[in-house]
Amino acid sequence: MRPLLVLFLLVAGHFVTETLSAKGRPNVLFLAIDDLNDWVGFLGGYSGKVYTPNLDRLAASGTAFTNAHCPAPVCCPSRASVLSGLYPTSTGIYNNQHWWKPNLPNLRTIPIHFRDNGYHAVGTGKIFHHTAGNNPPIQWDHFKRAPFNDNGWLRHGDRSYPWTPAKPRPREFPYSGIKLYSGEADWGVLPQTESQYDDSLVADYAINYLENLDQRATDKPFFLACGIFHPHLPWYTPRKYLDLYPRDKIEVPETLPLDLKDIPSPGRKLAEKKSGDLRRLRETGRWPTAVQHYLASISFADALVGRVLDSLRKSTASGNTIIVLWSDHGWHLGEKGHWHKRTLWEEATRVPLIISSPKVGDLNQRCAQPVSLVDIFPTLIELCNLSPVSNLDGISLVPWLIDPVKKRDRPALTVEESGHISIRTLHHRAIHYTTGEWELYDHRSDPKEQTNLAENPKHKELIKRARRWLPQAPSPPAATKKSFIFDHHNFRWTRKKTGEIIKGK
Ligand SMILES: [Ca+2]
Ligand SMILES: [Ca+2]
Repeated sequence: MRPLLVLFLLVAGHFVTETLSAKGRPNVLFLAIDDLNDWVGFLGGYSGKVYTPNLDRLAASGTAFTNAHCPAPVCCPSRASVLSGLYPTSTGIYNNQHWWKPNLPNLRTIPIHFRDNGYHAVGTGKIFHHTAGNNPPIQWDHFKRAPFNDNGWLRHGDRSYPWTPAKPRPREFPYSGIKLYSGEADWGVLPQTESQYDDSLVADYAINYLENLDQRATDKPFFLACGIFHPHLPWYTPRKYLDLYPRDKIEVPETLPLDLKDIPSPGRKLAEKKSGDLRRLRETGRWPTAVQHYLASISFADALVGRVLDSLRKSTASGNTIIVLWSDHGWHLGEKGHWHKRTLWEEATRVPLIISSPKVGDLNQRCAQPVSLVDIFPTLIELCNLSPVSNLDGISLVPWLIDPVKKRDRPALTVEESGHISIRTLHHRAIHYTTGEWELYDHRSDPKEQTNLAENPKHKELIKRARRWLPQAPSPPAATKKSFIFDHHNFRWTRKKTGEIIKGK
């Protein structure tokens, strides 16, 4: 390297450090949404009108990644990935029964890293998969659990909710009155005020923190994490959000009767999981009603995000706070005959991701390059000038905040719990099943992923290229929490293959 260039780089690096320390390092507002697919205004995933004015406003205040994908299509592994910057294939955290703490006691998570770098790390709501047991308090200066956040579907406080595995299936749900096979399928308006919903209490904690920054006993910059549970089931919302979506105006997703025909059998199996629930919704004429409640839950989550953003704007931290908003994975509302998450198609993998940094990047940018939520951790390390963490699976998105059309070769991977993997590039999605079978879609001509091109010899090279991104030595599955997931105190951890118990009660 030429001496002059080296000198310039040294000076430039010095300048950045000086600027950050002189003005104080930036704060971070870290907003996690649960089960929110691309049905938001700025992504346009819903065919009808969806009301997300606050998410759209946030997107306009920074960079919206329009081709962002989850590392795993279900809560626990996705959140463990986002918060560690590691894919499930690196950690072995593949499903909801794989909790990170007993398996990877030394895992470096985002809040731990911020805390170690001199930040005041506080959080509330659903950040990790469930707030007890899988979210060790050591990571935080303070963490506020939502009253029912560990038992999401008890959020109305009615413990007669039919969650227990002992109840016969299909179960009848108390507010919707529908009988479904799922354990978490209710919807309706609860007999309480908006301020009493648990997600309102989660937002209140963040708002209270932002309104009282000057009263804190510390002058450290903050890392404030706020995890909104909506639009995760059950879809309980205040009436006014439901009223945004008149039942007779609801559009249900288009489905092709033969769409699954060109899909390998492991993919068909993923699609057909919970298909009994979709069938029942269709037969009883409740499909549009269910869609209506998902939409209402999205708008409720949006309103809560709006309240937190408003309090940030009015606070003394406004102007020096990076905002990151993400959703842990998407959701099918009937596409491919599927009613749930846990697949590897666009509905389950594409998520909102917005990064708004006061000092890096322009307003109202769109980045269509493929990015993964595992990129969040390295991005925050760079934006906040934190100490480096080695061997992360993601890469910093700062170059795309500066130049959103910069080409990115690295695809976004999504790892399904049995080891099937999707590889999403700028224009294509390839899916590799553990049987060795493939799917391939070209998003330029087939945004709904209806025509599988994998068997077409013309596309051999694309499959070959996708294959290169498959992890070479995926981690074996982590030890599994065997008992019912909400019993935090009485369980055993076992390794699937050996039956070894690594933790008792
Ligand atoms: Ca989720
Ligand atoms: Ca098809």
